[in-house]
Amino acid sequence: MSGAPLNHHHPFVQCRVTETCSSGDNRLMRTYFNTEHALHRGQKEMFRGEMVPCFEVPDRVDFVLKELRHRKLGPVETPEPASLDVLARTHQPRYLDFLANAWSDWVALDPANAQRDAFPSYWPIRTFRSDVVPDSFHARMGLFSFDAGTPLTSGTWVAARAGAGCALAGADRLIDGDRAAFALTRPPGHHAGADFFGGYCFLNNAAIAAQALRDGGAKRVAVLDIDYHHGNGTQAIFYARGDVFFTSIHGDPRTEYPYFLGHADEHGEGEGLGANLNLPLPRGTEFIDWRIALAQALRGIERFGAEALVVSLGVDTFVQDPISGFRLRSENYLDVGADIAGAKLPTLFVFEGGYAVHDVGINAVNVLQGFNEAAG
Ligand code: SP5
Ligand code: ZN
Repeated sequence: MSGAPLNHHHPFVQCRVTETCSSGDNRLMRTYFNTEHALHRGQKEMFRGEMVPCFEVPDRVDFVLKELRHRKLGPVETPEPASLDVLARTHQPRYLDFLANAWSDWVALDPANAQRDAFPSYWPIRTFRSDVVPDSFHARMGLFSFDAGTPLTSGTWVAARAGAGCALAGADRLIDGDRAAFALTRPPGHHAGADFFGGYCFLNNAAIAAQALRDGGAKRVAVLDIDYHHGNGTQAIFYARGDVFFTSIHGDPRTEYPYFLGHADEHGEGEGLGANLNLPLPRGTEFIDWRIALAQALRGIERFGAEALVVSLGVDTFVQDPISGFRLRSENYLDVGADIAGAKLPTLFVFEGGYAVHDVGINAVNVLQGFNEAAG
């Protein structure tokens, strides 16, 4: 489509061996699709004292894939699952250990558990210890989580690990010189911290990709989180670091999930002071005001001097989203993509939330199309 020349230069590091240095492709956006995603399939989640059908369902990404193919956005590939070593660049080994064995530990307690998803019931909040990993599986579930709305299922670990592989493959595309890539996966990632799950998230795909971009030679990386919910996991992972800027536009945590992080006065700490920018907005916010916040986030990214950008692409900002409160329309997502392209950075989109299942494909692909059209 565009006549832009292929980028034969590695953007972040010098090519060591010419034959193995792949040239980037700036014309098409490659998608890395998690073909294992449906292995994670929660039955119910706790919602206002009731067990209700999960909002975070396999159909979500299938609708996005269908729309991608329909609009011929670019090739769709499935990479290898993430290795434990690479995951350990972002997550604590004791948490990865727990996740890898959680389902077999759960079923070992009672063979009938094979038919039931696992949920935490006990949490070590203030005054409790979190340095001792308990023998009790129930206690470990609480130690490594922060809510009761995130079922852990038989295929959660395999699905999550394959999804992290998609984020890593996308980061590799940018390291190889592509302008953009898309990691299409679930379960989502931005609520997961270095050692906890929650908010439907287990492995923090965006953080794993940002770390991979750093390890691949980008000196400064920005994460822009446009999911309706604050990306508490991503913020926490990078809060004390000056090499990864985190900025998020989200429902004000005074009233919106995840409630306990995401306020405007969280600026980072230590080396990371000034590398965290939260832009909370009230429930009911319309696109015109949301877009002003996006411009502010993009100015922050520019001031920081990022060399690469990871976008936590949630489309639960949609007016019809069943669990969220912003009022974006489908056509607005084209502008969102175009505005992000204005940052002129190698950009990896990582799929996060969005629960109006039948519109999730149109909305997510509108962002990518808007980006492509503006990027030329
Ligand atoms: C990745 C992501 O979007 N995770 C979101 C997890 C939200 N889980 C808690 C949902 C609570 C919603 N409260 C809704 C009020 C509905 N009117
Ligand atoms: Zn969300």
